[in-house]
Amino acid sequence: MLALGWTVSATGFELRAFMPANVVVYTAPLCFFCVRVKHLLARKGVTFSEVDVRSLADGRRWLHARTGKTSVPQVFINDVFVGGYAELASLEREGALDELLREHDPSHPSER
Ligand SMILES: N[C@@H](CCC(=O)N[C@@H](CS)C(=O)NCC(=O)O)C(=O)O
Repeated sequence: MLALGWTVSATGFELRAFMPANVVVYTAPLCFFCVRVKHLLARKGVTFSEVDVRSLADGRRWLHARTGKTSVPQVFINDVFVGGYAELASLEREGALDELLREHDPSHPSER
């Protein structure tokens, strides 16, 4: 499914179709920062998958091995580790999140 978004080009703003990013949020129940991440993404209209770490075998340990972090939420965009709520909110403040969300390579192994 394609999405539409504005990009800045040499001639001004351009409406462009792009493949939405694959966004995965690892969460746990009763997690305030998880709620904040989900609200931030929902407010931007971003479709994401949520994985409750309890649904994974040894989920917290697995996530720690993959991210180096003990906390949830942890966010991946197109298989690239982005961080938790603070990192996501910071990218949004800097205006860098939209670009990350548009970078999507359909030839990437995870998309096949
Ligand atoms: N700086 C982190 C804070 C995340 C956080 O504190 N998460 C809590 C749950 S809401 C947690 O997992 N605490 C356990 C731990 O830090 O190991 C972020 O912005 O995502």
